[in-house]
Amino acid sequence: MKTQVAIIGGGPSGLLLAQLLHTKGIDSIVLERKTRDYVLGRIRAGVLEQGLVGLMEQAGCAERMHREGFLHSGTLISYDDQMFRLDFTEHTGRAVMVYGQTEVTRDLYAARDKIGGQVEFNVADVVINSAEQGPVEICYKIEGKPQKLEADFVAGCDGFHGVSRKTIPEDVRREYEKVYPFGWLGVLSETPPVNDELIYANSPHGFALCSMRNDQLSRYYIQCSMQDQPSDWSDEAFWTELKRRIPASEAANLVTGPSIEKSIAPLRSFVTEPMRWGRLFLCGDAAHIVPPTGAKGLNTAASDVHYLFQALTQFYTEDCSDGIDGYSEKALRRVWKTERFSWWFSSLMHRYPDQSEFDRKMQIAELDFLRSNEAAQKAMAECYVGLPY
Ligand code: RFL
Ligand code: PHB
Repeated sequence: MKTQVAIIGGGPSGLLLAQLLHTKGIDSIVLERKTRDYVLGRIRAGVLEQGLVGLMEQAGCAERMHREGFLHSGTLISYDDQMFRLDFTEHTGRAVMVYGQTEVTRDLYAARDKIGGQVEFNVADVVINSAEQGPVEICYKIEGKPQKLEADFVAGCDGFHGVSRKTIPEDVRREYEKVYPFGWLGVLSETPPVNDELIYANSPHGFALCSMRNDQLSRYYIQCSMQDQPSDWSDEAFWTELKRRIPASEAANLVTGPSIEKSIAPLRSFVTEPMRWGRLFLCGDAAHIVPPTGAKGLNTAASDVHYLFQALTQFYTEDCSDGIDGYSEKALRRVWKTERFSWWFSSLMHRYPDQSEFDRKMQIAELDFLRSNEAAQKAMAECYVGLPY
């Protein structure tokens, strides 16, 4: 088989790139390790920046999002028993869209089906050959049968555990990492959200987040130990702990119910440099990870997709390689700023195992400052709604 752009990974980055390329008549084939049902069963991001909303529009996939998603013009931040609101629209003129990553991916698959775009599922043992000079040759297996795909370029959209990043030789690749000493225990429940807006809570018992998917579906998280298993937490224990960590006025309104999903996610900051090696481009979680505080993972994947889409379009329609040559530097400049924001917000909101009384006072002082200082609020709001591409 032959194509112009081979895309490894059928998550949101890979599919969004495929659909955008299609709008410019650029052909691609997506190779996905899992089944479609598996990919659509993952519960992940919930908050989309306007940049990503714009890309979904450009890809012709935004109709349901505009119908069913919710625009949020601010968020609530609590510490101890106090709570304040950060108004995004007042500070930036912009808002964010609450619409699940699962739904984004579902819409992208539906659009892919509509155009008859090729996605190969259950691909195993992917090996990327001759990426440095091209044409790239990708070898893989489906149901044990060897397959080969030739392409001008390959987009590595295969997440943190994929093969693309590891294809870049070790003497070229640099990796920067910080692992946080806790995780997030997440629960999805068919209950109305406790508040119309998200609540990020710093409490002496640890961080909590009240989020949502729609007015009958809530998503809650609490900071937990990485030694914990989801099965260690009964629903009752989860709700009791969540109520301890949010202001009493909110806890009094919390509607609890059975969890329909419960999982623990680790928190990690991670960046690979460079994001391009010859004809291989890394996109999204394949190149970088942020802790989920501030909801930047999927959104940063989207900004990579934007830069790569621009670069490939320029190559195919204007016969110009500038975009391709500048991809890694351009993408990384925004990645590092987003890494900084996610690291800062995580550090501000969590309880660290070795946290001293002094450290806690510093968190409270910074939250007090944020609550009362316009400039600090504006800086945070600009990062939360998304830095420009
Ligand atoms: P994905 O989603 O991991 O998709 C990669 C795909 O590649 C496939 N794959 C392979 N395919 C072929 N061959 C191989 N060798 C392969 N290896 C892997 C995988 O099966 C998969 O289908 O990466 P992508 O597309 O870059 O998307 C990134 C986002 O999924 C991620 O950044 C976000 O989910 C992070 N995240 C959030 N981001 C936000 O912007 N806003 C949020 O509110 C938000 N909340 C979250 C999050 C992540 C979380 N977890 C579980 C890590 C909340 C949580 C709890
Ligand atoms: C979510 O709804 O899953 C979510 C929202 C905001 C975050 C992280 C996750 O910062």
